[in-house]
Amino acid sequence: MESIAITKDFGKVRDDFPVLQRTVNGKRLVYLDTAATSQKPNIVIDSINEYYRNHYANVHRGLYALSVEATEAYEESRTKIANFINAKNADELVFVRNATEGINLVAYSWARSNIEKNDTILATEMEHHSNLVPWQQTAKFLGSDLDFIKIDEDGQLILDDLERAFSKKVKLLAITHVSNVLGTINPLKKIIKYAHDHGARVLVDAAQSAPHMPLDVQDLDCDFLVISGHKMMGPDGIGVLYGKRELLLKMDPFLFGGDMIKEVHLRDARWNDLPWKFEAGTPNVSGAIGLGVASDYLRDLDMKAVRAHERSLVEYSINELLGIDDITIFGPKDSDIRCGVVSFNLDDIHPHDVASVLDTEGIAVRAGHHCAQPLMERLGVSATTRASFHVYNSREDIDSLVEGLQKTKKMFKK
Ligand code: 7TS
Repeated sequence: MESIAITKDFGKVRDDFPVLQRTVNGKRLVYLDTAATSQKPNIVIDSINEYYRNHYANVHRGLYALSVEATEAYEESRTKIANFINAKNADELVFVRNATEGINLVAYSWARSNIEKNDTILATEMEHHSNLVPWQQTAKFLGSDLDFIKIDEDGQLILDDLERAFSKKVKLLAITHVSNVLGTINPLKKIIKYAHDHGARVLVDAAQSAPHMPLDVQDLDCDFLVISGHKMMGPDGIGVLYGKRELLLKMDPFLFGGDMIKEVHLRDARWNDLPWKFEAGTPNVSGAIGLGVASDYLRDLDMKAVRAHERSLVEYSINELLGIDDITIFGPKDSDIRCGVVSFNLDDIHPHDVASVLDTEGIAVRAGHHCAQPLMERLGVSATTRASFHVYNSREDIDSLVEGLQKTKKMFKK
């Protein structure tokens, strides 16, 4: 069992985030929607400013100082993020727009040429649409089967279901590390080993885990993994696809054009080396630089301490929320296997109403299906209210949430 002690004082972290200094509706802003996107520390915002003010140029093509500086900063960021997830080589990291684009890259460039008609693509019942719809489309295109590992009433994957699921010819398992609705942390190492023993490759959706816990792609032994920069304190419009070198080398490019080629003739072209083979056109250089700085910021906070802090917030929030009558909390109650995401429903008050009342108190939460409609169906609800945390949140924020929910109940005379 992990230690629950908060090893670091995160009390001052909030000061690093300019937007958290403002008020909303005359109240202190309580930002509880990190699962949708995280706020940005000064150091990230400043790095983008510095790039545009003093180093801006296109990358990989200039022989002049600015372009060399921009290229170095872009490639340095790749190395920083490779270290952050402990990839063996920086060329195993491809810059993409977001987790969604990384998944689509794998669907087009790997799945369409490695999966056949009678094969199965396996996902889980808790996937975000980003890690579901691309596989629906791929399965339709290939005529292959699409199946799902089921979840139990507690919102955990049913590991006994693996035997049934892998009795078919599974070529790919596409699985989230952490559910964006339930907060469930899936036991990936065990599942990846099981998938590999049954001849399947594994794509991990780490959009909700990379910002919140130590991540080691070599230890996990995943084949592909995707991250969204905007959820881990970086800018939006930048994400990362990690792929094992031997797989990326054999894959065709996803997008075609400038920068991804080594040599072009009128009727033919040869592809660039990794990872540029997958980075067609002018990339999001400022985004990559900002994400590199964000990964440094998180590393300096220490990802074990980040996890411990969020874990204690989850434990506190579940205890406090359970004190409210007629609340239903979805997902595991055990903070050992739960990240900083808490979805709930308050009696029969619509989650949109709950979120609107909370907004009047300066509290930002998300309400809706959270881009996980099949999971909503599985839970038997059309929507939930969701509070999600990061290092800039504190018990004070959760106390405000609980007060806001009590007020909501009163307003709806519950
Ligand atoms: N995978 C998971 C598990 C996610 O939670 C999200 C976004 C994505 C993929 C897609 O990330 P994108 O950056 O490519 O859009 N999740 C959410 C959410 O829960 N609320 O808003 C976005």
